[in-house]
Amino acid sequence: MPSALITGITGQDGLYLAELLLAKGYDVHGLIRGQNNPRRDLVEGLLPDVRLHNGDLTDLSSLIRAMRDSDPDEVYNLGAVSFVAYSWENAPLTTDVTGKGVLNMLEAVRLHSADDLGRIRFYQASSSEMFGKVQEVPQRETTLLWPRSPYGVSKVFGHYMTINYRESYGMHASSGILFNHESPRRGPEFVTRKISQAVARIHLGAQKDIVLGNLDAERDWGFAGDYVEAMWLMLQQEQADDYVISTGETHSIREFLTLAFARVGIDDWEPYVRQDERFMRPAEVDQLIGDAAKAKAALGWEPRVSFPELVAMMVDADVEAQKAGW
Ligand code: NAP
Ligand code: F7E
Repeated sequence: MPSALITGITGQDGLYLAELLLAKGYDVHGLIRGQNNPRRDLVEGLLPDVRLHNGDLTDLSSLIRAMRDSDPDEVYNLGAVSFVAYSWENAPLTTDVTGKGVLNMLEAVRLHSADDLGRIRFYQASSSEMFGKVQEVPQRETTLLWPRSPYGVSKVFGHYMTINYRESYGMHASSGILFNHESPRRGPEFVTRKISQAVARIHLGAQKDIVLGNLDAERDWGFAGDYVEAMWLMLQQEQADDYVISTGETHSIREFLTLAFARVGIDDWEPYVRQDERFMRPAEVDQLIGDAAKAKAALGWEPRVSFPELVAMMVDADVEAQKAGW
């Protein structure tokens, strides 16, 4: 039975990836941080077969211990401070977790597999946020990186460290440059879920309006369930490599609002939306659109869920959750 260790198991992608690997017959281990982590119950309830190990990406000794106790064939490094807006408020912490945490995880893997450095396959959760002030449209694996946030800068560090460990030590280390991917499990701080939750509440009369920042930014949004399959496929290749994972379509926050409100029968959303400086960023990433041709050719990967299907899925799930009183 193959085995895998997932950092960031309590996050959106960690949950989908753990489900996918369990369905494939993996022995799945997850790294969980902190004293009495409030999301431990969620993971244990949803995925009782996953074995949890205490650890923190900023604490190398805990990662070495987790590697020893899980002895995995594959490591998926999904843990991060992942909220871009928060990364300006806590840039040093973001750097420690999202940047240096990758180096710590690579070191833990290297030390654990010193006898055969290609033995453990490593996945790094790189991000389209690394493209920032985009230097090419659409963005591909070779596009110059120009990050615009402490989060983006930290991801660039992790990305190149992953490539460096592959080139220096022959480690099977791959990076997935994933564009935005969403789901009903998306954290409520991210714009798509913030909108789907608010739309559900407005529909049910529990909320009056929603306050947002820049409505003109454009993102290449896909479904998280599709994207975790790409992570797994990358680690099944003989050679480690880097891949853009995206839909190849871009949509504005306004378009997301239009589809989300229409889903509950509201055609004119303007009266329900206010804008506030509070949600504007010191430096914005205006438009992202990815070219996943390499992943399609090499991995046979393609997104399945369309943008309208994604919006409908998220709004419907939040309407159900609100009705159930969650
Ligand atoms: P998420 O829901 O925010 O999950 C982040 C995970 O990181 C959580 O499990 C969190 O655990 C964990 N974490 C935070 N600090 C940690 C630390 N010090 N040590 C260990 N774990 C820590 O993120 P996601 O959307 O699933 O994304 C997964 C990964 O892909 C992240 O690295 C993200 O940056 C990257 N990514 C995401 C997207 C996207 O659109 N979703 C796109 C590109 C790349 P707690 O529960 O303890 O906080
Ligand atoms: O913002 C605009 C905001 O926070 C998207 C992370 O998973 O994807 C995610 O990062 C856009 C931005 O995601 C609000 O200014 C307007 O232009 O949902 P977001 P993100 O910053 O793109 C990348 C690929 C990652 O790697 C990250 O980990 O929406 N926006 N008004 C707003 N955003 C938020 N959060 N809240 C608003 O009120």
